[in-house]
Amino acid sequence: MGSIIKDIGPCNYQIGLYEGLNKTPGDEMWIVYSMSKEDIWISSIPVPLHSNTSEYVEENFNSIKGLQELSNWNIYSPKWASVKISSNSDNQYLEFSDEDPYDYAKVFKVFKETTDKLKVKFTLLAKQNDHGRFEIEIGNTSQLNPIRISLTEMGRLVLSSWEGDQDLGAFNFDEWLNFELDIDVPANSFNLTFNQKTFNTKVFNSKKVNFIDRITFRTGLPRGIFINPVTPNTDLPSKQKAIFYLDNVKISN
Ligand SMILES: [Ca+2]
Ligand SMILES: [Ca+2]
Repeated sequence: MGSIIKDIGPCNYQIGLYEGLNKTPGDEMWIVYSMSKEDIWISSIPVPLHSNTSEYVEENFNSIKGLQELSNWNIYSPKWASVKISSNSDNQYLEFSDEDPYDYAKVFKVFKETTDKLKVKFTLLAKQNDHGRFEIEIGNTSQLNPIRISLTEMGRLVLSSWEGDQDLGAFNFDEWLNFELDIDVPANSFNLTFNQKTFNTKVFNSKKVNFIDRITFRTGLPRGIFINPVTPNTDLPSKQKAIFYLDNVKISN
């Protein structure tokens, strides 16, 4: 491939630093690669590899000393769109910051595969409401976003469902926002409660979904080969950084 062909993703020049190699820290497997044929990235992957779990999620991040303790969370943290543990007074939470015009900070968590009822709760704080985007998606490996909630660049809360995108109103910045979802997988439907207000039942934004086992938190739209492709000349940090805090993630049935 020529250097002008910047295929998105970690598909280029992979080199594995294998488990047991005595110069790598811990027991993880480390992989080094070129991301989108640009920067050199490194991934730490817990071994043995597993793609599912029998556990739900209850995490308030308060006792976490560093991201490495979140070894069962999938963390995507580019240089200009990072994920870290932050705190104020006696509370800790995940901080997503984003000043990358072509990339995002992303965390996803796989939980117990659920085919019946599911409750999802989390709190989110946006440090601004005039730039930056945050998306929450709930789905599975092949159907990533039957449920998607977006905090948009215009300060609006938008819910995507089978009927399309619905603007639920403005959200306040610099205060914790409460999200609760009651999901009925067999009915392919869900209810969102936002700051104690429950909206009408919605049908998934996807064809028949048989199970749900993952949630994604991301500071931007999904990327793909033709979605937000990188223009090398303009690939410079954004003028304004967007910051979001995530806390109190609880997923149960
Ligand atoms: Ca916390
Ligand atoms: Ca970005």
